[in-house]
Amino acid sequence: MTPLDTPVPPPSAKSAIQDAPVARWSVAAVEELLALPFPELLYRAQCVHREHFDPTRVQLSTLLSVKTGGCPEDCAYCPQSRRFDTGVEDEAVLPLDDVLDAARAAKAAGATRFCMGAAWRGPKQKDLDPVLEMVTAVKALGMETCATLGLLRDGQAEQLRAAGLDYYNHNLDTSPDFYGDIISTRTYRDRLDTLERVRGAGISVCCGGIVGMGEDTHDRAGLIAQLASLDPYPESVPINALVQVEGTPLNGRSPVDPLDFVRMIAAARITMPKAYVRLSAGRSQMTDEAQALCFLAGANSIFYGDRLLTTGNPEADRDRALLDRLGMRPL
Ligand code: SAM
Ligand code: DTB
Ligand code: SF4
Repeated sequence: MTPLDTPVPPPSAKSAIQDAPVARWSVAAVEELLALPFPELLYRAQCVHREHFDPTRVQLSTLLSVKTGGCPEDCAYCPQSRRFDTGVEDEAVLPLDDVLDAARAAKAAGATRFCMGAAWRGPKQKDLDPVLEMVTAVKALGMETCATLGLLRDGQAEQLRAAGLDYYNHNLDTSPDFYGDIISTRTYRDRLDTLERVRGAGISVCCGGIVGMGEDTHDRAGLIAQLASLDPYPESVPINALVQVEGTPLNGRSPVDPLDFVRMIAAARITMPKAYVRLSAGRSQMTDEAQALCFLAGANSIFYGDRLLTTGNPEADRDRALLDRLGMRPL
């Protein structure tokens, strides 16, 4: 069998949101994709990408940490866990005006989505109230709104939706098998439950993961298979390369091979054809050429602005210059 004869999983359930059959992807089928010769994999990814998107356009999302540090969880990659000595301080929730200033600046610089992150296990009602105000105010600027606040309880997603939230980011991070090596304070099931609450409230799902945490190819395929089998699959899929931070348990792991990172982008594109696949954290450590390959593999979104949550990201000017060099444009 030639690589191009690799079986395509059969369509199953119908997705209300994407109005298309959701293909069920087995881990083995994704492993086969990841093992394709690089030119075959990229060709397939490009064909899928061009069916649904203009390959010259990139969606720009800007992040802001609206509550930094002091998090009780033990995610081994994260500089904001209070269990690790990373130098990130526990701060109060940002005032609404500061959030609005940042959102206006992001819009002026060309971002279309503003994503507000908080270092919580999940929000209590007193935490949620100020975030609801932020969401409503940012939405009123004419931007798409996104929030990532941790695990949601019953009713919270509905409040966020009513305030004007368009997207909720909650990552599966890695495969179910490898997950226990990275986080012990919340389960994979907890994460899936939050994603169901988000979906149930009519909010679009932003869900992806991290590569470079010491996982093997089977785990990478396991992550993609899980994401692609969500029904419907996420509208937005952030693929992060681990940002290594001193003091976190994962500091010093072998960095992901950039070409393997490109393969993950291609696998996400092929398995989730209509999703915005975001080339996410880790771009500061990537060459322009590796990023260009990610775009060729079907990435059509980036985090834009000189900070992620607590770590750096390429300067906006530099990203605009990169897109110019590639003859690409923001959405
Ligand atoms: N506290 C909330 C939660 O964990 O759901 C929201 C914020 S949390 C920082 C959002 C996501 O950022 C994590 O799920 C993880 O995928 C990503 N992330 C955190 N630290 C990272 C790092 N050092 N490198 C790459 N991605 C990271
Ligand atoms: C996502 O997938 N990546 C973003 C966003 N969703 C919230 C976060 C990246 C964080 C990188 C480490 C930091 O800056 O603290
Ligand atoms: Fe807390 Fe989120 Fe960081 Fe985990 S990823 S330690 S939940 S801020």
